[in-house]
Amino acid sequence: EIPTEQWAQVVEKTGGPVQYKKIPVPKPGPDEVLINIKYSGVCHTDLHALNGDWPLPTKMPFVGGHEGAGVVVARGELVNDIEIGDYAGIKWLNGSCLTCSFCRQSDESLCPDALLSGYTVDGSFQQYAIGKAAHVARIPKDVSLEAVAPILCAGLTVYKALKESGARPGQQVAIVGAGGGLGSLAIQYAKAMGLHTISIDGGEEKGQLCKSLGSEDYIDFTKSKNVVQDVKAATPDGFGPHAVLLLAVSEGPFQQASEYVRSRGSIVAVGLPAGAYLKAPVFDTVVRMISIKGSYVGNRQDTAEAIDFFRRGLVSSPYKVVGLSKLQEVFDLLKAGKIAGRYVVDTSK
Ligand code: 8ID
Ligand code: ZN
Repeated sequence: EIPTEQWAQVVEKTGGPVQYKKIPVPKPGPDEVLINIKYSGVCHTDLHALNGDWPLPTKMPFVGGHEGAGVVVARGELVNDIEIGDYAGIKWLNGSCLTCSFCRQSDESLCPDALLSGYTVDGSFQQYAIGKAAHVARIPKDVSLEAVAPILCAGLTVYKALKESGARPGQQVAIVGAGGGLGSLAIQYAKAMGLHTISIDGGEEKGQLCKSLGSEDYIDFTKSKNVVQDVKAATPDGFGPHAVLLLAVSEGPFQQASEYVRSRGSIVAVGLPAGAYLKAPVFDTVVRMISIKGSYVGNRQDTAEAIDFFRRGLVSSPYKVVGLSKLQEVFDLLKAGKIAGRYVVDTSK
């Protein structure tokens, strides 16, 4: 009972708008599964893809989306470790070669032949999506598919970034862009990992959200007279946080973080504002022993762990559900910076 046609949101030209239309249901190859996507989170990456923000071409036309949660409905002949009827998720890393020196050491996101969902292969803004069986997220049957969707990119990414930061239980982490999709989950993963959080974002709604998720401090960058001073003041000894997670979609914070990170602290770049550069004074970076690094999604084990935090009730994205047909409206809100938490689209509407 797999249909031959399905509803999808298709990007036909850079800048959009996305086109809600019927397209054929794809067939899985030998090492692939077909997932009946029930819900998909909408990540800011999907908006970057729509706008052609990055120095990496998308396929064209393409179906975006990479936080897709659903049910396996077909599998290729080589697939034997996932069953029809199992819950599974389409994440950003749709597939990788599994044999290069990066894949062999579980840095699958660094694979030069990585397939990217909703970017180089069609993603989860459709009712039926394909994923390489080795990479689709295994989702336990006892979780809500709409609630788990944002974990598949936002949750996974911030969980990995916190691990990459090297911050230890009891230490402070500043989360820049804390009221957005990634940020609202970063606050919760950090808390669950025993870290104190200093949230930075703009506006009262995001401030209330950050506090309600357990963040000890909120700094409103639209109101603060001195963000650097305020961040340092929020740490017990005034020396600044041990780690900074840069999740914002603007360049300013990427230039500013080295001014408030603690000596020997780490700055982890995650957000991907178009055309942006990281900048830090060499002198301070050296004599204060600052680490500056990037973090890019996570591997299959990180995925399983990130989902397990969710299953145990330690983290949950604050989300709103709308129909897939309303995707362009979600993009418009995202562009305006008006989304606190995440939007999840229901592919049946
Ligand atoms: O693997 C990765 N590295 C990865 C994975 C997933 C997403 C990277 N990303 C990237 C996305 O492509 C995007 O560039 O992370 C970025 C954040 O994605 P998101 O959380 O889905 O975006 P959002 O919900 O729009 O949240 C961004 C927040 O940043 C705030 C905004 O108010 C918003 O809440 N923000 C901005 I814009 N400027 C800020 C500033 N100067 C700021 N917060 C603090 N200070
Ligand atoms: Zn994403």
